[in-house]
Amino acid sequence: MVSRREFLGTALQTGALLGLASLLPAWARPSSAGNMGLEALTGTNFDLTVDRFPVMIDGRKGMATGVNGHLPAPLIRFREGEEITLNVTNNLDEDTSIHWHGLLVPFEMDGVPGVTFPGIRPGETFQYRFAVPQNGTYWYHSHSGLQEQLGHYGPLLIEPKGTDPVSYDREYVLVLSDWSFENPYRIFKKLKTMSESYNFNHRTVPDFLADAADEGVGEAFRERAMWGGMRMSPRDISDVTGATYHFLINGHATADNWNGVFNPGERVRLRIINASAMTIFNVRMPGLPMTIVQADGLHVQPLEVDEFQMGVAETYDVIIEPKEAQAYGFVAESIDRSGQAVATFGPRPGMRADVPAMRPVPTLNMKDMAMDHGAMDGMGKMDGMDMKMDHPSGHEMHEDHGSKIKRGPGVANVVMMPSSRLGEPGTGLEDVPHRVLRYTDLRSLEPNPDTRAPEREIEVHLTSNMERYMWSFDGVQFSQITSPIIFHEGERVRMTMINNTMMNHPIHLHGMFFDLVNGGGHHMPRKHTVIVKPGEKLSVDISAEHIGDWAFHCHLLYHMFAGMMQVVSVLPREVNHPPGMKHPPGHKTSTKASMDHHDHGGMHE
Ligand SMILES: [Cu+2]
Repeated sequence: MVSRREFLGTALQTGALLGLASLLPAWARPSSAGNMGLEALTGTNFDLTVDRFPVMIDGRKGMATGVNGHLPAPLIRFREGEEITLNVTNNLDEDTSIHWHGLLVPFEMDGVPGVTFPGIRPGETFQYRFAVPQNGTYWYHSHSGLQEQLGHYGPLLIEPKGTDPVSYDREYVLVLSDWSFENPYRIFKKLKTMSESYNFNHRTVPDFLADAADEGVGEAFRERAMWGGMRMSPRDISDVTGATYHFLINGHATADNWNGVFNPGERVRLRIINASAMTIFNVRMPGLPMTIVQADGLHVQPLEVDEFQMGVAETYDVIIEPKEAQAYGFVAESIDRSGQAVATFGPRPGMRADVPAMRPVPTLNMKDMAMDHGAMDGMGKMDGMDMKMDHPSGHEMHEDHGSKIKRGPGVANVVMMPSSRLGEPGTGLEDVPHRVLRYTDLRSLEPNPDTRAPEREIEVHLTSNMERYMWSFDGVQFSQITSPIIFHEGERVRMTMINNTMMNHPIHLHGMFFDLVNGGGHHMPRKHTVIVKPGEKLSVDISAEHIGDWAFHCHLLYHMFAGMMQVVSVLPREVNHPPGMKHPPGHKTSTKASMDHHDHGGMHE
């Protein structure tokens, strides 16, 4: 048996690179065979260090914070059910942490400072130990401060214990991310001072004239008046944009041309992870359909699409079957189209695919504000939008809609007509001339493990005052929360989220999966992260199996940092803790308890 290094040396010398390299798993292939930028670690014992180190991004030198000196952090690979140990040493002069995104670990191993553990102090080594009852594509990242923006994220693959229902000839991991040379705390400060600091896409006079030519002056004025009345811009699609971001695939910008090789006719599995801090991506491969086989680590019924919108923290595994010996572009375009990252897949290393021109900047419509023109006409009212949207300065006509949310300093808008938007393809993809993923299309491959109807429903409002860059759940920022959201062990809860903001939010719950209520019967897709569109009302069912305190937050980093975060506490059945943030010591769980799905008897206390 030769070591990887010796093997690669030999392979390079004999020139048999492509033939031999295809026998290796993708992560072990040299960069000339299409594996630029991802270091890999396998086994059951992992030593990770968190450091500051120099990186080259888009041809410019910067300083990253990350794991083992790599951006992205190394690919961690182990097998379903294995007991693994990860020793994480903090070489920074500030606290750090690692959260295993989507992994069903005991809550003390979940890695969220202040929620599941104190964090890892400078100079300290924290040992994570767990075994997980799952396989698939996941990732890991810091949950401390804004470190994630600086490079502290990496891919994590869990091999199935049995046979993989997905067959493929080779695979690649594609980690999408966003990098800024600006300090993330400076970015946050700028957003706080002026939430539109990075938005250069506002509509201009020429835009207005173009609209007037298309729609007539009256209509163009009317729409302007609506948006103006709401003090909103239909171009508030991303807070942080290509104005400061370099969009990356496996740490490489378009100019670096990350490339992967294939032999025509092969089935190639792409494990795509959106590890960015703030960027929702549109993913497509012009000329090549993609068959989605996994969403958020769990298998789905194969679904062929040409493009999909990917929220921060979501993962999709797709199969591509390139038949022609030509270069194909893999395009990750930011949702606001302020930038993109393009990689190349081709039969020979070093090929470069055409970089498509950026498509026009999308413009939000009235549905994004849960409003529609028809209803407006019925009211015959144009002067401002108080008919549908509540403003702090507005009158009190909407307090009786059954909503528990009231306007206030942190809640600029209460959406009046939230609707299901699961059947829509995502902001800006409404009119593209090809097949786009809709959440209603996803079906889990395996029947859902829990098909009980929910016993109760809770409503969570996504709220903001964008002008002050305040983000929250139910109008309460994380720093001001007095009690967690309580689940009881074993119960089935429906969580209905209502987005009172005009932005898409990828919402993530730790420790449990969301069963997305999308009409899928007993094959609902199970996800760890779900995009909730502007003005949308969306429901997920959750089986509260794993006792502990679990973070629940928007995965847009600066939204979470600004307060769009809560804690879900799953309490043991028999114990009736009064609601309050101080209860966790009362219910200790063990690795075993958290791994057994239906038997927690006697494991607590
Ligand atoms: Cu958000």
